[in-house]
Amino acid sequence: NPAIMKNESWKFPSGFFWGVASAAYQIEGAAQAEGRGPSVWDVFTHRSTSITVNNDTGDVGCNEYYLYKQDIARIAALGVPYYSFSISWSRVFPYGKGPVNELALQHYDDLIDTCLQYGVKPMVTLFHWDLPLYLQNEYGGWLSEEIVGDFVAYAKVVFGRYGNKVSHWFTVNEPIVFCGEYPYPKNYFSAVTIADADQKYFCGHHVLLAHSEAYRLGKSMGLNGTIAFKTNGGYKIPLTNSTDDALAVQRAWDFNEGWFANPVYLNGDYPTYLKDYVSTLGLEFTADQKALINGTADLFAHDAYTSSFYMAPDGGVAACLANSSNTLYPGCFNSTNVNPAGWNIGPAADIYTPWLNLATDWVPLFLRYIQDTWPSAGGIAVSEFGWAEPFEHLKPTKVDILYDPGRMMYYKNYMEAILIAISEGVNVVGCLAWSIMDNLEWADGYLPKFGVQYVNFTTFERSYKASFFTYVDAFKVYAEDPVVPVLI
Ligand code: GBH
Repeated sequence: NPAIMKNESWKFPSGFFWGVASAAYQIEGAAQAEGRGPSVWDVFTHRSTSITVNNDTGDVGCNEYYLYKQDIARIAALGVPYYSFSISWSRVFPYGKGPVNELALQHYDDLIDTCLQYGVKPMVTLFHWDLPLYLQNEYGGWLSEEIVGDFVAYAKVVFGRYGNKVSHWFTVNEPIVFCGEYPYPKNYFSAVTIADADQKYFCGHHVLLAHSEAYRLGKSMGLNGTIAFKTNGGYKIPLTNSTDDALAVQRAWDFNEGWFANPVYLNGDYPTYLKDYVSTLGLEFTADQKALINGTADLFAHDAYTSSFYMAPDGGVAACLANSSNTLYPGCFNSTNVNPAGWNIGPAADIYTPWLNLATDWVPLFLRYIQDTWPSAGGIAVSEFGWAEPFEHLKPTKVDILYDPGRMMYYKNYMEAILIAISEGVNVVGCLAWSIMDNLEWADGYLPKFGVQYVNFTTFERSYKASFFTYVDAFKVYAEDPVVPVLI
């Protein structure tokens, strides 16, 4: 375990929340149990050709649907105070809307009550990509404004049932991802008449409306937990000091973080460069909608794994914008993890996860940038961060697999980066390690291992990895609140 050297000027202030995270389709399994309806991910994984590596599916996952009590006990025993998970919409509403499945609600009653019994505070995401299939087939899912009413009806049931047992609510996870790869796979679903390249902007538009309506509903129901949504991204470093690269970087902020953050944290509307484009699609918010959206988050929850260099495309931004057949249109920016001298931005994660580098040096700057650009009264939460390791074929024994020096280094450096940011006046209020255990890494199947616990996918036995202790130790050394193991 790399020793954490105590720096007296660093601390996680009292009330700082920290824990581990997961998502329903990635861990639950039990795909046909207790009335669960299909989600789009059941189709993605079961169609021929499957979109997942090795045709992996979430049918069994980590079998968490049946093992959640031990999973909660295992994190409580280390003193982890928060657990962030998602609820499966198609368990609660097998058809996306209409009849509610009481068995699913009872399951989540027990999951949440088990957390509370163990002193672990549950944090709930309503939508982590597993859209009920019927809504996709009926009207194209997030491509249609009809989704707003159905999402809010779902939120109402979940808010009503679990009300004040939940400390933090997240409406949706990473809209850039589930909208940007939408529909996935292309042309599979009916009721889609929008050009492929533009679908993500329609999806995003409806996400902003659905999130905002759900936020307002939660407030009107008197929930005392925070409500926010989770976005994702990282620091955008100009590749060179050219004016064109600076412009490309600003466009990248607008088309990534700004797409969702400007409407919610600034003024109810899209950022300049994105607005220029989506207004050509007729995607403009009315004055009422802007008022609805503005201010609908109690904190800035960002999944910030890594950072990249950004630059103008070949030929420059202006030429790209003048040529709508340019593959980078309409964003007209490019990114890389390699600097002009040929150096990687940081050590690379596993071979299956080329987007992820250990680029934690940029984290304090990034958190500062978020605070300065999108002031949020409730502060900033790093709602996911994590590392993919090991190459299991290089680590054939269980002992080797549980020794994960790359992830240990990632968590040590990342926790120090958060401490630096806090010591420099950035209001970071919490962080959540991705993930509680190895799981289905979406299209990459079970190959990438993001867990701070190992899962044997034959026996479903879980084991702590060394990095889990690195992560917990950061709070033993630096948190003002004590780390209290809870054993029942
Ligand atoms: C999170 O997304 C997800 O919320 C979580 O479910 C997932 O398990 C976790 O990350 C680990 O991946 O292949 O070059 O097109 C993180 C943000 C956005 C990172 C999409 C990967 C694809 C990059 N992800 N991105 S690329």
